[in-house]
Amino acid sequence: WQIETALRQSLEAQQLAIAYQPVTQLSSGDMIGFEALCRWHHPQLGPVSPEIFIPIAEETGLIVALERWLLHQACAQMQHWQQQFPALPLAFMSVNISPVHVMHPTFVADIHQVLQATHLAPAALKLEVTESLMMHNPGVARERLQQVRAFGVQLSLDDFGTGYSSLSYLHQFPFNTLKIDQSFVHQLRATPHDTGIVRAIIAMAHSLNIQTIAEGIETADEAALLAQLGSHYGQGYYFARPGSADDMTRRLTAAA
Ligand code: G
Ligand code: G
Ligand code: MN
Ligand code: NA
Repeated sequence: WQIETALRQSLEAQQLAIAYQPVTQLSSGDMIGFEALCRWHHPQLGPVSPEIFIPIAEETGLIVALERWLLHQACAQMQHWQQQFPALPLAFMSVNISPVHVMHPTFVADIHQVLQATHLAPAALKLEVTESLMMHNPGVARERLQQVRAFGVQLSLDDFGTGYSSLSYLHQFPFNTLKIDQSFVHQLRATPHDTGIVRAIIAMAHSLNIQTIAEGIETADEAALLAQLGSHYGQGYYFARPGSADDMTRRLTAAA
């Protein structure tokens, strides 16, 4: 209860923050996009992990206001970066969206509203959802995802390979991107010759006209291997840790 109250107060006082992590095009090394990750540093509690506060936000319904706020900040920031760095190939801002929010009656309007308010090109917003969304209410999920796709927004299936990973989700829902879970990249680290599963995921995604982002890349060797296996994009500490908007502006300035 206390933590719920603290989260509500931090949200209202605009004391939440966003860390941005670059996504890299593996063929060129270009920074092509970002993932926006919510951060909470409470004055007394200290930093609280999203693994803790996101479930609390979901249970209490605060997640809708939290993600609305985060969407606005992240989309406005991306629009600003695209204006500031027109020569850079900045394609998308990814935002994680809870199944609770997708199922909420305002979801489609929330997405429409943030595009209107920030003037971000719809195709530059990528929404990351996990397969738990499709498991519980596939009918409503499909309808909602199709409605935001119709605005031109992109959709990404996050944490692919960690749950049931039904191929039918990729086939039946309008995803543009699949995020290969970190656990596969970690497994490649342990047994680099054993590339079968990752190779198969990438081949399957390509055959469905879906691009892949390999997550959790921590070394140059892993980046090279994922590029060789055909993943379009990569994300991980090797390229950059999540950082503040100012950190990213410095990176973009250096790349421009
Ligand atoms: O870097 P990291 O500790 O930020 O993220 C931990 C988890 O929290 C990840 O699964 C990430 O998707 C999730 N997460 C971070 N920010 C948000 C958010 O704004 N909404 C939702 N639903 N999940 C988030
Ligand atoms: O579930 P989702 O993919 O949204 O969560 C992303 C999480 O992965 C965040 O907690 C982020 O900080 C973390 N992360 C990003 N890059 C790396 C990496 O290279 N190694 C590890 N261990 N974690 C990473
Ligand atoms: Mn994610
Ligand atoms: Na993920």
